[in-house]
Amino acid sequence: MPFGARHRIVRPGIANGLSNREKALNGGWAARAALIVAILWVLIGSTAPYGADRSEPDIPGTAADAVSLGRDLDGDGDPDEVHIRLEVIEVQEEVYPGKLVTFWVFAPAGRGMVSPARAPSPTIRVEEGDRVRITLENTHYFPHTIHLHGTIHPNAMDGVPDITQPAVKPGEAFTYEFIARNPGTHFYHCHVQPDVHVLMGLVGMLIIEPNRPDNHFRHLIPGAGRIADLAKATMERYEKEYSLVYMEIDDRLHRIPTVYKDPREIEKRMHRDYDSARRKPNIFMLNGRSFPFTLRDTPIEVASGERVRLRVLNAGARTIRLHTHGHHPTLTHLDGYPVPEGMRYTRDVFTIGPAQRVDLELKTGKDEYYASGPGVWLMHDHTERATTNNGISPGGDITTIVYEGYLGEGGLPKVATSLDRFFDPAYYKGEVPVFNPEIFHVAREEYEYGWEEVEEEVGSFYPVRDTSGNEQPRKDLLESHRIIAASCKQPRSFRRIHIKGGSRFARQGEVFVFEPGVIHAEPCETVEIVLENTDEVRHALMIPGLNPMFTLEFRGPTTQIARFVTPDRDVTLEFHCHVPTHEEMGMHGLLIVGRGSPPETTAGHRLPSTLQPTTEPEARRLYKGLGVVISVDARAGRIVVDHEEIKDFMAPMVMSYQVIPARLLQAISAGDKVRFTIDAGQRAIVEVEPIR
Ligand SMILES: [Cu+2]
Repeated sequence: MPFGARHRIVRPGIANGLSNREKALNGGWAARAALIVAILWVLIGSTAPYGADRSEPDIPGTAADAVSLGRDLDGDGDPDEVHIRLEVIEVQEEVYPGKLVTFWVFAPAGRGMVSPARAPSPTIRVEEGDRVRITLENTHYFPHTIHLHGTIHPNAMDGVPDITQPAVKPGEAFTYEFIARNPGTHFYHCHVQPDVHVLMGLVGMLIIEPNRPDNHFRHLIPGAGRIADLAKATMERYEKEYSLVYMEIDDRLHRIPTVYKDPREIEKRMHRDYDSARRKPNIFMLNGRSFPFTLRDTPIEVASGERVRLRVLNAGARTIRLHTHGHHPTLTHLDGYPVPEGMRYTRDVFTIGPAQRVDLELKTGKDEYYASGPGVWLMHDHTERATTNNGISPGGDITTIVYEGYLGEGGLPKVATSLDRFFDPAYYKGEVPVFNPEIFHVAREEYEYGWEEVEEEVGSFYPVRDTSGNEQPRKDLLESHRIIAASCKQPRSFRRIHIKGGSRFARQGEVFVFEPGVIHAEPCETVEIVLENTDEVRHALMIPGLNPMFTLEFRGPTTQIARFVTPDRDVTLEFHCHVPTHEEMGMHGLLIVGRGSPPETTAGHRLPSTLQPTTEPEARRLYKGLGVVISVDARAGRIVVDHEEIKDFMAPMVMSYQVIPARLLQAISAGDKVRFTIDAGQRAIVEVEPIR
């Protein structure tokens, strides 16, 4: 395909396929079919056309073609054509206990309800000599590009808006194409309004691995972190490898797209009102998390006598000073290029400016020169404020070098006392004394009383922590997908409805829409939806309140057809696109069955349902579910479950759930049939056990 070619992709919606739950519950034929497919790929893989053959081991929520591998051009046993498809997703993350932050990230092309998006954008790995294509499918409501920083590429592929290309508009796609020439640690980021877009999270590490025979490795690592499958050249010298992306953010910028709804207002406030020259970073992150979550998310796990490769990217806008307690690593590469042997230095603090990359060789053990011995050793940016969460210590980008045998329950290091109080959101709200109240011979409850007040405006002569507007509403997929009505069993009539979806039908202040936005049907009627996508990106029409749930999902310009049956009563059901932010940016509508619901119950439909306030008479109400675990994400404390109907709560679907406490995850793994309990108050699974 020529440079910049647009890709037409048709994928069946989940309404058409057999779900994983059905596969697992109905026996093993599907697994055998998958094995046959895998064998076929081994047989024909090397001659299959570029971009349409093998794909990577599954990242939950990604489309099958998020990474496609093509021909082996140099005949050395590994593919040399790589096509990666990325979307732009707005994602809300809990970066430290109780702190929700909205990011924009590049994410592997997705499918379904479970997004693989997380901050930072995934670490991309390709091999020297590879013909690389990276397609940006702009699912976001603002224009974006991808600038490849450090790679050798043609000018037209430089990703700078206005200078080398027009910015990629919402609903459009653009393919960046280059041959990977220079092995090393590079990076990629959006170059549209970079003072805002980079720091919103549109940044990730890009590694070019030296060319070696039979060099097989995963091409995308969501959230960076441990690189579990070393490439051949790394294996020649190292036992372990980490991708470490440091970034600091000013939370006030990230709050704008959460608070404001109209894309025009978001543009004005982020790009014209917000003064990026006066930004005030207050959250400091390693791989998208701050302490204490960093301990669980990116522990530097080592054993004695190892060489560990640390690839470090400073994706932020200030210089960091990375300090490794107990260890003196050696600098081997700067900005992807090797440092000549005689110029390599060994030290314990490394200064890394914005956009710079350093590769460090960490030697472990007890040689008493490079390493002081086993244990749990801190590793952090030594600019002291980087070890705080909005001004409260300990926080920020602290993680630990954890030796074998020192990793304890819940994936946390075994430490001298307890880390429990740092996992309490109250600690970072400033509500918990940082020292044990016993030191002052007082109970916690009486701590704030009884001291003699000083008659001064004490607060005025030092900067006081700004906690104003610190909270943001948690986006709630669970509440907005609860069952409202069930399909009727024996439909009495039939109708066909044509709907178009895309950015070109949007009205003032919208970005994406369905046209028409209001559709009518009779009670107990089979409705055939003929849906035409006019955009080059993914959309999905979902009727979340209908049981069984109706979803029609597709990528690129194409037409899809699927049917559902209306309930046997007058009711109004909302439909929306479940690609993140599409609903809020106009892609929602109403299905009016018969005369519809009485007006007072439909009033809420005026708001996008993911943003509706939750009325919670059931502050703690438990729902029992049954399903198959698709994946366990210990780093995030979440699982993806393909579950049966959860009575009075949710239709059968594949859904991602927070698990509280996270240590419950230890008992389960992907493929397990599980029984679980959802606490509607906490919006989380609070009990889960495998059915053996
Ligand atoms: Cu959409």
